[in-house]
Amino acid sequence: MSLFDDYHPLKGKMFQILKPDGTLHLDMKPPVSDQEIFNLYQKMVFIRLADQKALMLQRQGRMGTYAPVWGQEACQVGSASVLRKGDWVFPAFRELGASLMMGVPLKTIYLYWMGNEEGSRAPDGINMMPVSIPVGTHPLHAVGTAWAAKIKGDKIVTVSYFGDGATSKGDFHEAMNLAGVFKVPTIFFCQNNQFAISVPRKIQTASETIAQKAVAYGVDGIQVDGNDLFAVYAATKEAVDKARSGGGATLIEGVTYRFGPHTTADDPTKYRREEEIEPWKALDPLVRLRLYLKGRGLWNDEVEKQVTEKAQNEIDQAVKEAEAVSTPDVEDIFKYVYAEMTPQLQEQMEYLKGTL
Ligand SMILES: Cc1ncc(C[n+]2csc(CCOP(=O)(O)OP(=O)(O)O)c2C)c(N)n1
Repeated sequence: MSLFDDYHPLKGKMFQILKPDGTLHLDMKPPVSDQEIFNLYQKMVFIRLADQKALMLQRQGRMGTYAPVWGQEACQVGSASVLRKGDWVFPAFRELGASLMMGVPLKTIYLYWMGNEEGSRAPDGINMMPVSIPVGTHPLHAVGTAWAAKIKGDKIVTVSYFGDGATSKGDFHEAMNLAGVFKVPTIFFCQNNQFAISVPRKIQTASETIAQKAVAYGVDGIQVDGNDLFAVYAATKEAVDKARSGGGATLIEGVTYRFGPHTTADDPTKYRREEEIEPWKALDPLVRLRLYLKGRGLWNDEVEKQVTEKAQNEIDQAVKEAEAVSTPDVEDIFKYVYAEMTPQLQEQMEYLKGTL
């Protein structure tokens, strides 16, 4: 029996390997070695600190806006780490973690949120698509790319990341349908962080789980504890291996929680109470992994200090480099829409320049 049979969405079970107290479920083991777990933990620490830095930069007026990943680190690290060179990732807008895992430099990510279009360009050879601000449009692109790869005989997979809110978009359903019919090598990774801005998950859909939606489209689906690095890793690995060997698409629902605001323009105290957040704090993916590593003798305060210091130095360097890039010209907004600027764009550009 495969994992997807064991945890068929209609069985109503969530896949978890690492319990919130940092111990393993009976008869279960981590999908990777201790050394690899420690490496992934370091990545998660880096992501959390880089995320906090972005929030701080925005508050200081050094960044335009930002969508924090705080709380969703295990979803992104666990899933992206099973990908190989040649695979493609289609992010939404909260994927700092997945972007770093794919090898996009932090400087580039910061540049994007500082309003520099150069930040949308991943270095050559890194198959990370730009941020998708339109909610839920990009799973279709991931399916199209996977379908093209299948036709060409390329053994690659594509992954789209999106939130619970995106599953209410028609595009999501079109993408799932197409992926099911053509059995394309793609993973739909829904980070169910319980909110779409102020809309809670329970009024987003009447489905019991998001994973269940897979059944209607004839693709595998699984609900995993998105704050359990091991479960996310194991489920994504199985989905990726299956896709690579011609087994088609999978919908993974990572159950997680957005600790921060939707973006820096949002005030979550307007729609959720502190008491609501409290139980999730105990499920923090970093805390849980730390407890596990401590139990294995691989973590203590000194280790944490070293990991944090190393990350902090790299982050400070990325900020320095991003801030050293000169501000883009306001004309750039208009220059590259068409090969030649239309009279309307010309007029708008002159107007904007006149207001500066
Ligand atoms: C097509 C479209 N509709 C509405 C918006 C405004 N909007 C931005 S983010 C968001 C909520 C997205 O929620 P979810 O998909 O759960 O992702 P999360 O923000 O929780 O990561 C909305 C409605 C948009 N950007 N694009």
